[in-house]
Amino acid sequence: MNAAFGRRVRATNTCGVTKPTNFCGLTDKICDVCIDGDPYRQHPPSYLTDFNNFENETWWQSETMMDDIQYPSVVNLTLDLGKAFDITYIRLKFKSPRPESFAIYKKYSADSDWVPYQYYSTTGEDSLTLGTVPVLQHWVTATAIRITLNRLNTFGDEVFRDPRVLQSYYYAITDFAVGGTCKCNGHASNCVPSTSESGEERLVCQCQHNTAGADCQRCLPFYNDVPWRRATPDEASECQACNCNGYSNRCFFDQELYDKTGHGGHCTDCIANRAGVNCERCQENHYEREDGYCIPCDCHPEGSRSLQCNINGKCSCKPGVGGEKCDRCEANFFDFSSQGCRPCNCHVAGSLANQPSCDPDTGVCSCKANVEGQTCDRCKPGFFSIDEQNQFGCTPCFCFGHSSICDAATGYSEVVPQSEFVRSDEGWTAVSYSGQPVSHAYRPLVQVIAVSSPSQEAVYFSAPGERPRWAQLDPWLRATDSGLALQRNQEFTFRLHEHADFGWSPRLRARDFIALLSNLTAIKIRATYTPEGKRRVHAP
Ligand SMILES: [Ca+2]
Repeated sequence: MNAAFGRRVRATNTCGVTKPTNFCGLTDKICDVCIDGDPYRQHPPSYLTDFNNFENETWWQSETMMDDIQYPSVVNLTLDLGKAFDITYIRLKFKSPRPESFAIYKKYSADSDWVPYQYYSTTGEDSLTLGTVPVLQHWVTATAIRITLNRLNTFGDEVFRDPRVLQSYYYAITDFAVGGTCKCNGHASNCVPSTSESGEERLVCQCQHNTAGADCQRCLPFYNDVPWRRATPDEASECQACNCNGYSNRCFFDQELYDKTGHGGHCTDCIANRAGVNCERCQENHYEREDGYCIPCDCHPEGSRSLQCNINGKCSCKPGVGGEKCDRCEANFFDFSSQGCRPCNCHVAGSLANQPSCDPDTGVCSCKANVEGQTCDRCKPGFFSIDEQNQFGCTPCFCFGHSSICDAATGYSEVVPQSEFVRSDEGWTAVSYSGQPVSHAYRPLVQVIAVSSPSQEAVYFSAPGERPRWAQLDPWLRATDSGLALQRNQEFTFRLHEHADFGWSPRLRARDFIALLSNLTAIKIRATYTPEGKRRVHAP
């Protein structure tokens, strides 16, 4: 096929373009004028590749020797084939005498340099066939052909500078044909007409094997997992799709990656906050949730050591900073800054509910009712003995109205009576409501003490030990009735305090309550409302 047919040829010189060109026949001396744009007098480059009608031949023509087109000036005719062809022949049909010297150059790819193909410097026939010459593959492959017309063929009579003689020397070519077969690198069996981006009709390969391009010279987009290769009779050398795990449809071929892994597909523009050559992991500063979604860490830039969180989305916080995102001070810390948070140093015993916590801006600790100070480290005036066990923190001073200021005295201790009844009654006794001793029994086998109420009067166990100043009782009591054990351990905690929260009845004013405690002689616990019957207290 003629790959040049209908294709545009660029000529560096054409008659009648800059001005009308007068020219004359070499032998008959009949003169005419060439005017570009005049349908009857023009000889544009498009006449080189139009349909060659032998009845009415059209031709391209240059200016004449009058216009100094002779050596060292040259005229180039450039034919861009639009894609690669395997060239079998190039044929030029001259209307003028064949030049004394001309050359053919070619490009074997769109971005290669011009390389010489053939030189001609002999006179002879007006047409020429190059034939099929078995040379290197890319040698006969061409994407563009250039004819360089170097030197006109004259009879030597131009030396007299006779205008009619000079006007009879010019280049004129009727037809420029290029025999070629569509070259598709083995990835197509035929070529089809196609319109290029510039709107030009041309032949392109009908590519297979996931290849693309006019010559199937590259892989289709997203088929870059292996390098493009020319197909051979033994191997299709298909282009392979990239593996982007469904998170991208774009990739490029990465030679380094291919050398390392055998897969060169390097994905780009991963969606869903993904990254990695296969979009296989989450972007920086994201983590993969259990459902596979990549979620931004959103670590606070000031409070976090790093913007990258762990696999659970937890950020790594600076000292004193807390929260999943490290966006606030931890309890007992304040003054959030890029340095972290500073400790408030709230005292445990003075802090509300013994949970040290402070205002995150001022660092002022939240104190119990009777406690004060930036760090809740001291009792309010009129209170003493800061104590973790005391929900108000400090105890009001009680000096029978003689002073409102006091301090903790030494020589007092906490006593926690505990009875196991392993070997004896351990000093426990029993008394009646009126204070009369009542006999009790110790049962070593079951390790209990027991008492019977002889009358309607209530009977109480009496614990050993000294009279408490104020007491907290944590007895384990287990009641049995007529030998039928309830078999349920119950723990009772009572605090003797005037505050309404403790529900003592009748309610007393603080002063009265303290006065009462200061004169405490006994604490009686009634474990049943039934005055008669047997009751036992024993260790668990
Ligand atoms: Ca023609």
